[in-house]
Amino acid sequence: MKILNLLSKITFLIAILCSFGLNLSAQTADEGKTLFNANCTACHAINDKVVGPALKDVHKRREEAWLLKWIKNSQALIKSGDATAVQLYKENNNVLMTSFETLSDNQIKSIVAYVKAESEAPAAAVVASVAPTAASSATQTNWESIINYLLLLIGILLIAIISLVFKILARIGDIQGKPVINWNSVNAILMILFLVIGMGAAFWEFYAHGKLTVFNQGPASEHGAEYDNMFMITFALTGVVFVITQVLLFWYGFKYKSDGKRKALFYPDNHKIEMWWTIVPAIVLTVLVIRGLITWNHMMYKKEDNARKIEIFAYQFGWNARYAGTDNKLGAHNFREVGKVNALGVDTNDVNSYDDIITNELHLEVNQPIDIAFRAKDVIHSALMPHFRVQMNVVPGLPTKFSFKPTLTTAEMRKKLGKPEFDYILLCNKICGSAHYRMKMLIVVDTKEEYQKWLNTQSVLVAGKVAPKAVAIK
Ligand code: HEC
Ligand SMILES: [Cu+2]
Repeated sequence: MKILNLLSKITFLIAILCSFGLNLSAQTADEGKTLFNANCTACHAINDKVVGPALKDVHKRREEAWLLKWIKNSQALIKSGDATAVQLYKENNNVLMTSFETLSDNQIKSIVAYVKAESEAPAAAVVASVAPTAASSATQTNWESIINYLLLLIGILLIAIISLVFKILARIGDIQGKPVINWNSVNAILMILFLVIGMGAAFWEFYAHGKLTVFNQGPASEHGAEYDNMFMITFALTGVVFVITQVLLFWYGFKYKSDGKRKALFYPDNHKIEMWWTIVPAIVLTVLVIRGLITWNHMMYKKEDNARKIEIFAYQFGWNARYAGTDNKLGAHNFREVGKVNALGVDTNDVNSYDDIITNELHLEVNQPIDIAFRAKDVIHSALMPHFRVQMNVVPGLPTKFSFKPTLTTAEMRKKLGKPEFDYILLCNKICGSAHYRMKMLIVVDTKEEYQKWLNTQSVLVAGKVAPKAVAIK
C-alpha cells in the first residue's frame, strides 16, 4: 500500500512538471520578440518600411525554408541567383541585409512566429494570439524539459537515499560504541584523490584543448610575439608556484590527519621564513611588472610614418570600418549627424570625408602598419582581435587608438594552420546588451594587390567629389 501511495505521488509530480514544460515553451514567440528587437529593429518594422521592407505577412509571401536561408545569409542567396532574392535586393536599391549565421533554425522560426502573430493581430490582441502559435510548434521542447525535470528528481532522490544510509551507519556506530566509518581517514584520502584528479584533469585539459587556443596558433602581428612571450613567462612562473603550493597543501592535509591522540604544535611565527616568502615574490613580481611596462611602451608608443588610418565604429550590435581614402585623413564626425542614413555620424561637409569608405568587413594589407581609431555610438564595447593580440575598449565620447602591423595574410594563416575555412575575426569583449554575442566582424588580411583591388570595389562616402590635395600612399 505504501508503494502505491508513493507511485500516485510521483505521477502527480510528473503531471505538474509536464504542465510546467508546456508553459515554458509557450514563450517561443516571446523569444522571437526579444530576438527581433535585438537584431532586426535597426532595419525593420512590422508595418512600415525602414531600411528594409515592412515584414507584415512575410510568412504568407515567402516559404519557411526560403526565410531560413535568407535570414541566415541573404547575401549568399542573392549571389546564388535566387530570383526572389535578387529582385528584393534590386527593389531595395541594392542595400545589403546583415547575415545572421549565428541564429539557429529554431530562433529564426521563433522570430517568424512573432512576425506572424504581429501581422495577424490588431495591435491590442497580440498577446492573445501569441500562445496558440507557440504551442503548436512546441512539442519538441516539451520532452526535453520533462526529461530534465525527471533527471533532477532522480538526483534529489539519490542524495536523500545516500544521506539516509549514512544516518543508519552512524546509528550502528553508536550502538557498537565505535564509529563504522572513520571520517578522518576518509577525508585524508579524499584530499589526495582531489589533488590527483584535479591536477590530472587540469593538465589533460592543457594537453587536449591547448591546441585550440589562439596562443597555439601563434601571433599574426608584429608586436604579437612580444606579447606571447610575456604571457608565457608569467604563465610558466605562476604555473610552477601553483603546482608546488597545491601539492604541499593537499599532501600535508593527508599526512597530518588527526589520529585523535596527537596534539598540534603551537608555532606562532618564524621571521626568517616570513622574510623569504615576502622578498622572493616581491622581486619576481617587480621583474614581471617592469617587463610588462617595457612591452606596453613598445606596443603603444611606436611611431610609424606611413601608417594607414582606419576607424572602427561599434554600435549595438555590430561593427563598421571606415577607411580614410586616398588623402589618408578621416573626415570629422559629430554625434548629432548620426541617423538612419548616416549611421556613423560622419560630417559630410568636411572635405576629408569625401573619399572615406565605410564597410562591414575589415580588410588589412599585410606588413602595412595601421592606426586604428575606435569610436562607439551607444555604450562601452571592446574590440578584440585575438589573432593579432589586440584588444581596446571602445567608449562613447572617449577616443581610443591602437597601431599594429599584421604579418600573415588570411591565405598564409589558412595554410599554416591547415584549415582552409579559417578567418580572422573582430569580436566585442564587453557584455554590452542582449545581442552582444553576435557582435562579430570578419577581418581579411590581403596582399597589397588584393587589398587595392578590394578597396577599388568600395564606394566613397560623397560620390562625385574628390578630396583636394589627394596624396597616394606608398
Ligand atoms: C542592416 C539592415 C537590416 C537588418 C539588421 C535586418 N534586415 Fe532584413 N532586410 C534588409 C533589407 C535592406 C532587405 C531588403 C532586401 C535587400 O535589399 O537585401 C531585407 C529583407 C528582409 C526580408 C525579406 C522581406 C520580403 O519582403 O520578402 C526578411 C524576411 C527579413 N529581411 C528579415 C529580417 C530579420 C528577421 C532580421 C533580424 C534577424 C533582419 N531582417 C535584419 C535589411 C536588414
Ligand atoms: Cu559590444
